[in-house]
Amino acid sequence: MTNIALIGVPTYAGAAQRGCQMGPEAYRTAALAETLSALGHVVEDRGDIRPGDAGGIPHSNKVVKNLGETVAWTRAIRDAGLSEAGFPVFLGGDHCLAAGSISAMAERAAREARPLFVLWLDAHPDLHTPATTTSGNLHGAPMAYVTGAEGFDDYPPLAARVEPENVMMMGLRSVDPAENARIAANGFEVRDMRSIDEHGVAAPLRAFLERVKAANGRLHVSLDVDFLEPGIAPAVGTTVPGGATFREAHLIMEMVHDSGLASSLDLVELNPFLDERGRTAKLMVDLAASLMGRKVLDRMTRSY
Ligand code: B3U
Ligand code: MN
Ligand code: MN
Repeated sequence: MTNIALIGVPTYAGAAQRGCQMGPEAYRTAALAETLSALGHVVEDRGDIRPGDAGGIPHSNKVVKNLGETVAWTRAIRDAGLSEAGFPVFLGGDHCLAAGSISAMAERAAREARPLFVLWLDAHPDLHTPATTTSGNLHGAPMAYVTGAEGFDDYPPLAARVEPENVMMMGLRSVDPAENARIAANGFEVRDMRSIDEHGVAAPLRAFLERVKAANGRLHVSLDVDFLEPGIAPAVGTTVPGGATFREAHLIMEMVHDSGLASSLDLVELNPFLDERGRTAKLMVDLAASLMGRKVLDRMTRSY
């Protein structure tokens, strides 16, 4: 039994288009709380958080969009994560929320003198800085921030940074040149879709989980809807063909559950405006349920 806190983060400050702000309500409609409670967990929905004041940071410069707003969200999300004792599930909202969720979880881990590991499930590495982004959308930047890249002077200072070698990225298939250079220089563990096609997800994930365990680490899982094949998960503004299948995604969640190592989760980039009869929201809820212990046989007998 786990104490789970659902934290709604209705931001689209970092996204290319509107709609992600409806994400938390879509997860509630798709019965996330009830589904996790049915597994025996104690689930509390904290409602939605709001960004604080941007504190004089201009909202945009020539390239970067919604900078001040994104920084204000980052602070609010970090504070919300730091005030939780149990297992927070951050309901996005676009992926800029990971700047707040992961920095909070890294700080919580550091207080226990433990390292934070991150399992990053995404078509993109989100390794831009405000200086290298060409789209100006800051959902493309949280991983660079939490691993201590330079150029985030307007963001809250990090209490603890995540070591790039403690990050495993799975599902990548859209990487910009500046991000590629950062991957090559910093030791991130990357299993892109080519690698998953050739080797599957199980063996590399098992090895990663063993590393987390050996280091007595905490583990944060960040799940971007665009990790999934667009045919099964259409509700995202940045679909990229050739994503993870239904079973690859569930297997990852089931293996992480069996490891007993996960301590926090982001569900990000769901854009309900683009969904088809709620199917993407339901799939994300089902993946969260697999992470929290639902077995395949339970799923087959579930009525929607
Ligand atoms: N790397 C591109 C595209 C992108 C990143 N994250 C998403 N899209 N969702 C960028 O805009 O930085
Ligand atoms: Mn992302
Ligand atoms: Mn993505």
